[in-house]
Amino acid sequence: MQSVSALFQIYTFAEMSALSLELQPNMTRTFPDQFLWGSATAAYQVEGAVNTDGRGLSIWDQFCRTPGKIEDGSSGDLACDHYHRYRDDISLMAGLGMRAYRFSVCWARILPNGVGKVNGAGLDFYDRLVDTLLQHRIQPFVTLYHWDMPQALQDKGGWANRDLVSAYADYAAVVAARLGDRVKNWITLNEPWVSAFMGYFMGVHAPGLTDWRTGLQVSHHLNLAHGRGSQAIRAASADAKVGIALNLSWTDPASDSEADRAAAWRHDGYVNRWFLDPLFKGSYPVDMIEWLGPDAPTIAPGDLSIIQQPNDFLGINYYTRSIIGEGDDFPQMKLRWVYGPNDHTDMGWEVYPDGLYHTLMRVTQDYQPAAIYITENGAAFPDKLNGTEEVHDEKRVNYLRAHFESAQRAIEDGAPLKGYFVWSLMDNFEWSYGYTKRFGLVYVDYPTQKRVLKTSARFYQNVIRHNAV
Ligand code: IFM
Repeated sequence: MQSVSALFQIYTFAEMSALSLELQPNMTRTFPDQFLWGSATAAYQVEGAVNTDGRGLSIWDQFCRTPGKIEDGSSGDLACDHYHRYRDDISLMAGLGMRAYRFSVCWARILPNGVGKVNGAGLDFYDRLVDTLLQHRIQPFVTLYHWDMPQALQDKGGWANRDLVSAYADYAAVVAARLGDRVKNWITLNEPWVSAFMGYFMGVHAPGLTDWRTGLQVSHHLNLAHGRGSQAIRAASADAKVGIALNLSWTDPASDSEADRAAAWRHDGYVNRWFLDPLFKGSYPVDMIEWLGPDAPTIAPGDLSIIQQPNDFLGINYYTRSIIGEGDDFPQMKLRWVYGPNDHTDMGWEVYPDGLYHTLMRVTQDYQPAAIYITENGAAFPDKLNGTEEVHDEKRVNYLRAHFESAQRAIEDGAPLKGYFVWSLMDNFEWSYGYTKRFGLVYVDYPTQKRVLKTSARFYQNVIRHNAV
């Protein structure tokens, strides 16, 4: 194992802690005491070690091997090698002052075939990870499903097969039983909209299917899995706090016309309300069910009351807004996307921090969650490693500052926001974009696996230290 100082090109842990960062006069927005600052990653994006300690094959291993699916032809085989370097990565988080880490568990490490025999070595890894976090006084937030379904279950239809809901609940029970004495915060699913529609309808994520009705049915099974998973976690760990991470997009109409305003509402139905309503209100939005007609998913009696479990918190992943008009970019919903007027990140996503404020306020008013965490927020920019200097990423600093300000404004206005996880701790495998997009606070030099602090990491350290922006 490399020493920590060997890993950081610019700052060692001690140097990082010694940085004298002052409360700047312009740091006027203060967060509540105990506000939880952290960062997030996901198993397939950072762990690597895909053939280690009995891990089974996942749909992303398979998808990456399909020619043309990943922009740079890469895979998560090595990624950030977090599986072996997690201790150093945790030291890095601690040096930056982070108090929470959101990571995901790879289902195929725990149950290589998705069901049946539990792989003890897989559980041991997450045990070590959790223990090391706690030694550094960093709270683990565990996501149970961040898209890496065991391939053995995909071979049975994946989320299109309703039986998977029970398989998922069994898996959740196994992990909660093992880690629940130390892990108190659980996220059942990450971004079910992405799993369902990018994976089963648009074909750009694993498993790469392209069927609208299947995507819709999958979305219902995922909602159901959230409900069953919540029950399983609570049964295994009485004091567990359970929530879900939804990618919510603030939607503005492209114009004031009635058609565009109706289209924006449909988009809101498809991306936001399709998940929020069943979770918090126990029903799917009526306008969506009417619009979908025969394409609407099959919903068995009792499903909706299973989905509507009490949520201890809502996780919101916020990156950008959508500007929507009526049109044929997306014929099934008759929607058209409009390119926003502000700056855009390397993902082509408009920088729109007000959308975070509006999203927090809307969710607070319409759904009254007990607590909210920003479970992801961040930006990709084409960062460059320049010799021995730190990686300068002023655009990310500006992006984060503006979004922190929006969050603080929402807290002042009554949103029950309790914490913030920047996406991501470090650059990692960005799904179909491979390694071409960099979201990290920390730069990863993939050939050497060296971690190099970006300016945004030092900025974040300063925000955390002063609990203010
Ligand atoms: O990298 C992803 C993450 O896995 C889920 N939310 C969005 C991020 C950026 O695309």
